Amino acid sequence: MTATDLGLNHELLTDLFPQPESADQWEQYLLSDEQLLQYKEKGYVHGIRLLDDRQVETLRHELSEMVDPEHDGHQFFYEYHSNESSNENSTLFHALGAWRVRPAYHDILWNPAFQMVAYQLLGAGVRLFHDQLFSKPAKHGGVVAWHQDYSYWTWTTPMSHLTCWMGLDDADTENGCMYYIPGSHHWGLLDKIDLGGDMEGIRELLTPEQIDDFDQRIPIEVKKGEASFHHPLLMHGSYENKSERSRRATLINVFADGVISNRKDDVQPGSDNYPQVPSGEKMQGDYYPLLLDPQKNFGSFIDSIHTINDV
Ligand SMILES: O=C(O)CCC(=O)C(=O)O
Repeated sequence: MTATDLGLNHELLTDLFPQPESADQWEQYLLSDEQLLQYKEKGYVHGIRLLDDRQVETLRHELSEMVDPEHDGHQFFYEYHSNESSNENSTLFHALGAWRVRPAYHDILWNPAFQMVAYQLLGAGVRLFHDQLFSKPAKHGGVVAWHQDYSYWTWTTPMSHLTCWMGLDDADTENGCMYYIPGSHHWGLLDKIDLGGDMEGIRELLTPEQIDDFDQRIPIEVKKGEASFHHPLLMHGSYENKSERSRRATLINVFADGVISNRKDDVQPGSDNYPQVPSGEKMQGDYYPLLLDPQKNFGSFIDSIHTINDV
């Protein structure tokens, strides 16, 4: 079968994510001012329902096809690691670019429940950076070492980015849920580390006070279909999955419309497969689509939507 690059199509391909037709239909997805304030102060919100059971089932099915490296469309991934764990007894599947490969991963970018929250937390038009898959199998799922997302993204600037993490399984402390360190988005930018390597590798870059803050880390337990959103400097990571249950997740990474490319020899992305934008030019084009244009999508309803700039 000749695979099609779904990234060239910005229309919906399935009926999985019906689009709002009125202000009322957008309203149900709004974060409260308390949630916006929490994001500002602590660097995250979680427990946000974004997917129903049918959407989760479809995403699980398409994921099961994509974990086989022989699947059609494999060439469209920006990065693809069947196992990114550096521990030979563990497995961490990690891939970026599924939206170009399977229809549900394409259409999820236009999920209005996701788009509303992304708009409120960015306070600007929402443009796609890329998506990510992180899967930990039962019994031998590997860690994702403590890190800050923006340390991998300095090839885009300014830092106006956002991560949305969605559970495709219930995720808890038994099967390797994420942990956050509340308030760590105020620490400033640290160097990047090996994601599938030593869980605690980041510690050698930290001050004694920051190391003490690890005692405050909190598990981000979510039900399947629920999401967390975090700031690009928030320190986060996840431990092994030794349970009998898998822990699958899909992520969307976006930035505020207007972010530019900062590709230079010392700040290249992790592979050559990322769609290229020359240094100094706006990140846009087929592979960096504007997912939500506030004026166009919300019309006059926009005046009643509180964003991070209003709290
Ligand atoms: O899924 C995980 O455990 C890690 C996810 C992650 O690093 C992220 O959300 O940026």
